[in-house]
Amino acid sequence: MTMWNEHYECMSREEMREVQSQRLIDTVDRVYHNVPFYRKKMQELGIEPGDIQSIDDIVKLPFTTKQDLRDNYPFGLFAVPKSEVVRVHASSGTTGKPTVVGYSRRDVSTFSEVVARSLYCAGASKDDTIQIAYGYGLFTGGLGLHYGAEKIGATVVPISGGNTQKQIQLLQDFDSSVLACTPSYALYLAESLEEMNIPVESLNLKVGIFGAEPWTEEMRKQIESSLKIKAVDIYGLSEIIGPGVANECHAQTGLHVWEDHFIPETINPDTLEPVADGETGELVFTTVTKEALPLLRYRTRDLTTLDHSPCECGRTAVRMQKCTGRSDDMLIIRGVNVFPSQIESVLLEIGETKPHYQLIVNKEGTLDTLEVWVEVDDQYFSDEIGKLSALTKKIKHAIESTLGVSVIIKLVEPKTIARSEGKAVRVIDNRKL
Ligand code: DLL
Repeated sequence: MTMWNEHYECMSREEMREVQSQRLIDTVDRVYHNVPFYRKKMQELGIEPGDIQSIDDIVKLPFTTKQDLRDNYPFGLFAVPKSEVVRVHASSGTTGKPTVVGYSRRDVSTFSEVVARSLYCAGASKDDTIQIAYGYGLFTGGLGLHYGAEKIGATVVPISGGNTQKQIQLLQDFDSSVLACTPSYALYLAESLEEMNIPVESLNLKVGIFGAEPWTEEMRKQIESSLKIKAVDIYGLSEIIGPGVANECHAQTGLHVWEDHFIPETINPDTLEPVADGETGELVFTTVTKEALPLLRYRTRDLTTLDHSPCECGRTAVRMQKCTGRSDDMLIIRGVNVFPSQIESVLLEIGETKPHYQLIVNKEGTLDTLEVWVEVDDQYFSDEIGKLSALTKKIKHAIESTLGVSVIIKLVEPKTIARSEGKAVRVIDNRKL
């Protein structure tokens, strides 16, 4: 198996610690001097850059959360002047405002580097035609994969998300050998091929690079058998860089984290204490090469375990297990991050409904659907029907433009939604994970 960057991917643990320590020291020094937010946080903890002498000192550093990015919206945590920022991306925040991330020219190059490693790790090379069906735009998926795929010299088909007929046509006509999209969309494509009576054997697909949402081993089996490909997992998040923070190799026994750029830790989300290899914890990353938006101990909210043992592929880069859960209430609907609180704020802003609502997530065939049930006054049901449908439309439009994902609105009579004695049950997720 060829590797994109054998030097870093196969480094001894001691060498890696050296690289990480040096880069961590530099990063801490840089954020202390360039990001008032971090200087203040470090001062509150009574630490100075000089206190960080090796990777062992990482536990002394403050955590960063999505809320911190939100409080400093849009560019407050940037460590370089705006003139050095060559690109921004954004992802959903917990309420109306997105989380904004920025990249210097070198960050864009780092992003391509880690995606290049990920693509090689998945078995792709310059001989492949990579159909990128992640969304292009503010979402990091499309452009992130794109630059990495160009870097390895593959033929890139930048089709972006959706448009299933066209996806299938290009799979056929361009002989795409690698498909990059969310796992749920891959299943949807498989189903559409079957409906159209197109045998998968007539396609040239061999590998799928799937991520941006949780998926299980069962789903992997289903995708692999229906598309007759090898399906590998790609993980990432905008705050850290985008896709390509970690990727599975052919062994499919966990995702190699590109830890010379992003130092992972797993912590107990309640006590914030580190947990041992093999124990489930919340994944935390410190970026040690990012220029525009370096983050110290960013709490991803994703739950996983780490494994530092060597892998049969020869890489020494630490592996994280597939992420299947989160320590917060974020939902991923067709690849789009959705927080219940975003929907709540829209409803409160409109102000024509009762404060009782519930989100119901289902899988229809292979696609996620999101229903928003909201209670309204009895009077809506006795009045002419127009009023009810006008309010439905208004809410639908407002929620869809906030979330960027389609929703089904069900206005229901008072007391329809079960009351709870403790925490309100805001989400019923019927998808099996
Ligand atoms: O989803 C980046 C990405 C694009 C990853 C394309 C892979 C492929 P965000 O929109 O910021 O970035 O969402 C990040 O998505 O914290 C996880 O909860 C979830 N996530 C991403 N990849 C996986 C995966 C992109 N392979 C959030 N398995 C993360 C499980 C994933 N969850």
